[in-house]
Amino acid sequence: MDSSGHGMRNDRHEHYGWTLERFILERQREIPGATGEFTQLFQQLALAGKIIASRVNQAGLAGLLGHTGKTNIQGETVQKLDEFANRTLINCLEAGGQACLMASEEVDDPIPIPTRYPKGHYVLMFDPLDGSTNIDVNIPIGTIYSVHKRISDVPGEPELRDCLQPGKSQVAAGYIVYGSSTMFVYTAGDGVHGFTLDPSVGEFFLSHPDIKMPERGKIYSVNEGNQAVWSSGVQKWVDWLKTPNKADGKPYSGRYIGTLVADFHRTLLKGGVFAYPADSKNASGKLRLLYEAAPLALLAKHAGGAASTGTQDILDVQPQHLHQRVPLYLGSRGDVADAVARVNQS
Ligand code: FDP
Repeated sequence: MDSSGHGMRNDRHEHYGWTLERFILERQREIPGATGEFTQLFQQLALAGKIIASRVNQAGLAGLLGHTGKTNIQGETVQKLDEFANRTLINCLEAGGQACLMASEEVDDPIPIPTRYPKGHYVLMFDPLDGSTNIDVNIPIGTIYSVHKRISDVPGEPELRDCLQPGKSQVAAGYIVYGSSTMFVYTAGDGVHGFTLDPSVGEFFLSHPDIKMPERGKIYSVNEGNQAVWSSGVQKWVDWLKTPNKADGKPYSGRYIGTLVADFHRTLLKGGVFAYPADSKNASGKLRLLYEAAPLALLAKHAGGAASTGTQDILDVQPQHLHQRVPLYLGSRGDVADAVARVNQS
């Protein structure tokens, strides 16, 4: 029996037949008083992921490459697939009866559940298609999601404060990466688990149970094109990573895909550190707290890693705005500790 207590050994053949749905259902059965609402929420998320994966795979043929001509609240060009992914997530989740409020990178304000549908307890926030600038060049992109429970009183309409909760209050978080295969990765606080889509069956199957991030890695991931606008602390930290003075006499290797989900997925499996620091042009960096940094920070934490703004644990940051940005250092515990220590040196 493995540490999950589910009688599953770390052997791929032992997992065959364990769909995402079955895995979550079995775990929920162990929680006294669980209603099945959480399992249903994840069924809807997985369905949205399969629909988006199918479109991403056909994008070049289905006329889905390129932009819509619109700009989102972040001032970024909205790609056709951004819009498709956003609509798909809303359509799949609004009718399920598990969510009471949603928020998306692509939508200025919180997204209410239409009155014709029942409301559940969950607040869902997402970046429908992370890595938009990589869509047209066939580089992995992803969906990131964060799940909270509502804190406003029932009955009554959910409020903005239901979204503005710190990352440590998340009840679940995860991502779907549309790469050489499509993977669904999630945590609900009891480990981090990965599922790979078998497109011929149309199901996500358990492929990476109980993922643990190495305590340290050998890879750093940062957009070095921003070096001129970094603080001297950040510059010195990156110079140190590139200097062959480590225990094994080697420098860190650089890898930067430019899709947060894909860079994080590699960091989760292989260890190392991903960073999008603050700089002299963007005092809060680039990445969004609620639907990028906080969900990945929860995954990192439950895989044994860490996430920091450089001065504070990402999971402790109290959000002030829906689309708030935050500097991010994310990855192996030892590598994030090094980053925090070094970027704060003058
Ligand atoms: P993108 O602008 O392509 O959507 O969140 C946005 C994001 O990508 C992340 O996925 C990625 O890590 C980062 O921005 C890339 O930013 P830079 O191009 O500035 O490096």
